[in-house]
Amino acid sequence: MKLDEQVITRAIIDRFIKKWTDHIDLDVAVVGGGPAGLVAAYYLAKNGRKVALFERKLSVGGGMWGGGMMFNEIVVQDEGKKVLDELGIPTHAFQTGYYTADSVETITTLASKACQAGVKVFNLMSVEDVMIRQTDGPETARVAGLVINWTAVEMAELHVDPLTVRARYTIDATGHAIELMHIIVRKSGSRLLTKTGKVMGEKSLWAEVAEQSTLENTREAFPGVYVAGMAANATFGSYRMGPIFGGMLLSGKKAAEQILQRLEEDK
Ligand code: 48F
Repeated sequence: MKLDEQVITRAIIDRFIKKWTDHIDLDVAVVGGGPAGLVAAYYLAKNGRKVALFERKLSVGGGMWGGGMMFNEIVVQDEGKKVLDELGIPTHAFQTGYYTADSVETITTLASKACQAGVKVFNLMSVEDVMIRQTDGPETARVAGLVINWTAVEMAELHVDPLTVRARYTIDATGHAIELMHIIVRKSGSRLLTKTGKVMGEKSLWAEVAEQSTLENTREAFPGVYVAGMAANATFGSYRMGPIFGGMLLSGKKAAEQILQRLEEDK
């Protein structure tokens, strides 16, 4: 067969534009493709919701690729293992209550399962702002969508205006940086749903407490926006946990469950 470069070019442009225009009005926008964002997106899409995940970098996976200090193995506990079992990701018992998984196998399988469930991943895109709408005074302020630009634009500091997507719910799964929460506080002056009304910040490493609190802190942190993964503890002022990933997986799942329920109630 003779190959025509024009067809190859048109195929890529046409298909990408279709994918993009089909995903500018979402049930859920997930910001950040680390373990928490990927798991949340997977469960939402598996339950029939229209989900797009925006990831700044070339690859999804966030802080999981490097395991602990570039030893590419992760550790999960019994509860976290159940999520990996559901996804068909092999784990290996180390000692009672501790399991390991290959970090590359975990990310690639998780990303594959998420895509097959219907999640559209837009990599190389950075969320640089949110759209806040209020129907009736400041207390009704709610995030209604995201403001997005190419990461390359951000890196080159080019003066190029962004585009937007609308989403009924958003998940801030941006990890330690909790980028959406900082943007909301800085730009809207509104209070977050934390004790102080502000980003409370992450504390030093304490795996046991951090793993438990990640789940407690996985909730709506500003109307329309849930925090998942490390962003949950960094928003609500709890500890980091290091390379134990059960909390990240369970947090993604919990964020998805809470949003699925809200979407049902909103009907
Ligand atoms: O950091 P990350 O892996 O977050 P996570 O899912 O997992 C945390 C663990 O990796 C580890 C830990 C567990 O023990 O503490 O750190 O909570 O993934 C966050 C992803 O979000 C992307 C970023 O590139 C990374 O892949 N990201 C951050 N800000 C933006 C973003 C943004 N503004 N727009 C798009 N992507």
